[in-house]
Amino acid sequence: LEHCTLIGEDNISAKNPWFPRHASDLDNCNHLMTKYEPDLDMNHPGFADKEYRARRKEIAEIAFAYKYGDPIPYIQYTETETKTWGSVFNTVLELMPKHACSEYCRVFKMLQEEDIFTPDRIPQLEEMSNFLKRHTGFSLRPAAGLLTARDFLASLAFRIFQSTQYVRHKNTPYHTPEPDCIHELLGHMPLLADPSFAQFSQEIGLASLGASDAEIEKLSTVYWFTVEFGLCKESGVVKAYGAGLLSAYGELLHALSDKPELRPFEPAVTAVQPYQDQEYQPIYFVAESFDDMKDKFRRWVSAMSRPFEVRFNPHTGRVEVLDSV
Ligand code: TIH
Ligand code: FE2
Repeated sequence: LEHCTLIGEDNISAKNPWFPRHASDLDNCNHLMTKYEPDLDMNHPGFADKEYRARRKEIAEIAFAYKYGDPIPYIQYTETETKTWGSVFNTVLELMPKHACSEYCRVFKMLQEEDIFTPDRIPQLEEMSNFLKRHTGFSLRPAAGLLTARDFLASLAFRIFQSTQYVRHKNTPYHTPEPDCIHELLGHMPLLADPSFAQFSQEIGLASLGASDAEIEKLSTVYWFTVEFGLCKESGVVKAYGAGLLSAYGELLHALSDKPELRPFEPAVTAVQPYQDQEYQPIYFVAESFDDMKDKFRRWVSAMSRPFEVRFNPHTGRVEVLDSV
């Protein structure tokens, strides 16, 4: 690294796209995918529910108006929304001791002790963001829905997680194909408060900055099979750490049954495995441990073709770009 020179904003080569250099640049990284929207997708459980669609719109407006530095607006969740949260929460509580990894269980307990996790109230993103800041320096910003992989991964480089704030439709509490705040809160938040896992998340983000479209596709596939649907071993027993498993009772039981195929996590292989985002996964990847997963990931990422290196400077909150030629 000593032989590298710092390069400026305009020196990025034409084939590597623009990317955010500071968390405030994420105000431009909120492009939505148009998948699974209740307004557009006839199969969405909320498609025929006018009230639900209006509610989604109301909450999406908050994310569209949000700017870096704003506190995350408070949402007065309805009784129906809170009931949905409560049923998912109680299933997680029941399955967690047997099926969730120890890091997840450890933070979950802290969240209960702080009264942030209770079955009768949906935690606010702002209080969760403050909790994360204290543990790993991660923070949240509201997202209106499913973001493009490039925008979503870029935020992780700054230890920022773009989180939805609306609640899934009441008819599908135990599995939904799109993210919602129950998934973000119950699935993602505990591990984002774990130092080792937070580091892994940020490294995926850093690897994505300025990457080609093909590399973004690979990184988001690795993200999918780890952060979203990862399994890991704990004293020889397979446990869940993926957020999409811990927020969906149905899929968690499926993942740990004898139905799906389990393969060892191997970044080069995992990165090109086509995945399922409508239904339960037919294939999951199992990590030996978080440390082993990070080692393998680092080795794989270092072989990526990007002609520069990036590092996050925690003192300035900026990503620095090092020209490696
Ligand atoms: N399927 C998850 C759930 O029902 O909680 C949500 C998602 C995980 C990954 C993408 S959407
Ligand atoms: Fe997720």
